[in-house]
Amino acid sequence: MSTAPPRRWDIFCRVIDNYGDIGVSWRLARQLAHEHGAAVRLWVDQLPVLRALCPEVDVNAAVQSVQGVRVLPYAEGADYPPPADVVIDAFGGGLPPAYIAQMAASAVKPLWIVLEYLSAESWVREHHGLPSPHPQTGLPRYFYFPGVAPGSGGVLREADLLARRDAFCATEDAGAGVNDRRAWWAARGFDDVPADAITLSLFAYPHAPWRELFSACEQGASPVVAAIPEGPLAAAIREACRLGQSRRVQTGNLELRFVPFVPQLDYDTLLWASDINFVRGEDSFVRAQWAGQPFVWHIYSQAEAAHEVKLRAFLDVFGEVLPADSARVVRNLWLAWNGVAAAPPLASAWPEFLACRQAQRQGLRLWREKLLELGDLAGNLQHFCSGLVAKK
Ligand code: TRH
Repeated sequence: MSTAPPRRWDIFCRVIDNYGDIGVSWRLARQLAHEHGAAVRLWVDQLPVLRALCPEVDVNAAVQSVQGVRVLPYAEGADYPPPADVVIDAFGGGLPPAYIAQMAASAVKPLWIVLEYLSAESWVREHHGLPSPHPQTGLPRYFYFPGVAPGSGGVLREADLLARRDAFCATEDAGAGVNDRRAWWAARGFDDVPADAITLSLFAYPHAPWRELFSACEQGASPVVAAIPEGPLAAAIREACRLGQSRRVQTGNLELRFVPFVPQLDYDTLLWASDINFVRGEDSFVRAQWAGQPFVWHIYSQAEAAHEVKLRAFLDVFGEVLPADSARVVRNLWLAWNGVAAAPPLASAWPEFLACRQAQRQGLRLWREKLLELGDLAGNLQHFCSGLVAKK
């Protein structure tokens, strides 16, 4: 007997800070709606943050449909409609008590999924998919871990992502993509980048050692163009270097270009148009992996340096697709960029990183195959929930 997959999904997202919590929730919501025919409601406590990723969002609307998803405000003490079949508690931010009460009162109990943070740590395999009934109500609740290794939930990937990425990059390789790149820059009011320049996209937290990076680029052998999206890092650079509102600054062999923070749907094209991507948090980190260009992860800092364990765990797994020497070089630069004690100086790590870009690109092709074998997070989640519903 086949059971229909759960169709109605509620995703609850509390924005802790920045864009990652809502960035992942929004991407998941869209994908469930577009690719799995799900009726998705996304409850979010900070609509202006979602609006930065999706300018169609009306921050004053009580209910709205955006790109096939119902978007509603998540507020404590509000009245909630009957629950959906599956309820996602994004990053364990919690569900409103009034909503939990409705879940508990439902004749058919909804599935409660705590969607955790992405991690490459080995313990994820043992915890992924484990049941953990809600202590007060006994509601069925499960922990679901995104990941990059077998035994995890995989990472988000829209069905058409790689075809779009490959089309963009194939024309780049053939030289015709210069037009795409030129158009990308023209749309943001800039000339095309010089043909011999290395282009960086630079998305990181403001405490990143950008001064060291800039100084290495200024003195480097090749011209470098750094695209810096507006935000706290751009503001910190402007202030420290007294750049005012300049959009373009040349210093030695480095050109800084301050670009607007683009809607999430356009962010991939910035990655595809860049030779090296500096990314952070969770969602941009995953997008850089799919983009296939050498990348540098600025991990979100946690208490007691827990993030360093997470960083090293990823480097261990990722290093398996790289030649040993390139794996060492990538590790050195990532540790330096993350300010890890005893990391080699960025000034020496950077030129070595540049020198092994080709090996990194090759490794990233293998990495892509490995990620593809895991399936994608939305599809895996859907499959997982269908299995649980069928067992009921
Ligand atoms: O913003 P982040 O640092 O997010 C987080 C949060 O801090 C969260 O609390 C933390 O737990 C988590 O990281 C690990 O980084 P992230 O995850 O990469 O999210 C950024 C989003 O912004 C991502 O969806 C891409 C998007 N983006 C745009 O849409 N346009 C842009 O121009 C840029 C630079 C990013």
